[in-house]
Amino acid sequence: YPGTDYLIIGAGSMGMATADWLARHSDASVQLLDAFSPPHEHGAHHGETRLLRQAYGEGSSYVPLARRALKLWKQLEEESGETLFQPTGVVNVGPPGAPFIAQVEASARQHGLALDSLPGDQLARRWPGWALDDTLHGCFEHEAGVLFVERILKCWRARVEHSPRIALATGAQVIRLEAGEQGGWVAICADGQRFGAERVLLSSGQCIAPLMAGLGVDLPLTRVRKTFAWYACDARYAQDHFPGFSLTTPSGAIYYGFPDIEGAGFKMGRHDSGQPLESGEAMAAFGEHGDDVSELQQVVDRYFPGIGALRHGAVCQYIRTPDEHFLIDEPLPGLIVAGGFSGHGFKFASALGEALGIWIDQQRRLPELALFGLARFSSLEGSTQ
Ligand code: PYC
Repeated sequence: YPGTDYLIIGAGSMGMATADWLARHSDASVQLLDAFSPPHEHGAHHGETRLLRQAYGEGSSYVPLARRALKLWKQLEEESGETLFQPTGVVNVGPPGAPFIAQVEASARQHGLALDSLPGDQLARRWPGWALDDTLHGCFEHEAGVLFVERILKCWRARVEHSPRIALATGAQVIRLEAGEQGGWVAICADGQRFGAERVLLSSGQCIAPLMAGLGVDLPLTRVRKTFAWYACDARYAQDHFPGFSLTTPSGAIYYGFPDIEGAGFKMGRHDSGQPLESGEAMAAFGEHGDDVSELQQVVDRYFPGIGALRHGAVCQYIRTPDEHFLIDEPLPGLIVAGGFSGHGFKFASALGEALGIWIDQQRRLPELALFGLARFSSLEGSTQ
């Protein structure tokens, strides 16, 4: 079977970003495998847009990674000549003192990020697309915005396929991993193909946990179905007048959204909750679950006065860890896993591609990744080290 220096299983955002880094910074040969043909809708990189936030509600220790990511996104944009990032700014709205909002403010303070904190009524005067009073509070981050996901994936794919040392196999569904007879690892695909390499990056979303379970390593990853939708809207939501946002409601639900970019409409989704899915279980289409439409519509009606009819919705999956921080580690020698991005990973993909490239190629784990180790779950029943 074909052998390369490195094997990357899963050519979604993290796998592609890592392959792209390796194509530019290493002489190694790399085999990249994906069960579909990226960009596609089976992973975590569809739906047109993602937020890039640096003042980070999930924890200020993400800020250096977010800063590096933004720098690398801008570099990719310059090199490709494509618009990959729209600097709309991002406003985080929620009850004053809500943990997410407090953490956004703490991140900005600790890392010197420009952030305007303002009561809801002032916020609604600045952006009349919001209906808010002073029971909610907002923090507007200037150096934040919107990333174009499929465009980025296409751009990485073109660069990777241009490299003589990187081979991308699409339609390659890995069903099992085995230790190689002479060391390293072998991936066995559903069609019987086998791919071997000294070192492996496993970045295949929902397939990570079952593949690792096959090697006797239980990872604390769960899978949920999520929905998001696009709406007709008036000029208040145009990309030059309205920022991306997160919204923590008084009941603690968390929503996120995007201005109307290139006429696509106002886009919104819910970040918390979701319907649990078994590994491999098919997701019901948007609208098939009882409250798909209503859980978004009630927030549209309450907070966004210029939003019109639902245009269309979509589903996606989050692969969550118990604390919703990422899981990036080397649970077995030469086998690195990058998963459990818990619905907030894409913005970091440029920087994580670099960090994972360095780890696989130079066997050096950057300190920024220390947050994401498996050891933090060692007290959980069923996890192994
Ligand atoms: O991390 O900002 C985010 C995000 C937006 C949508 C889902 N996650």
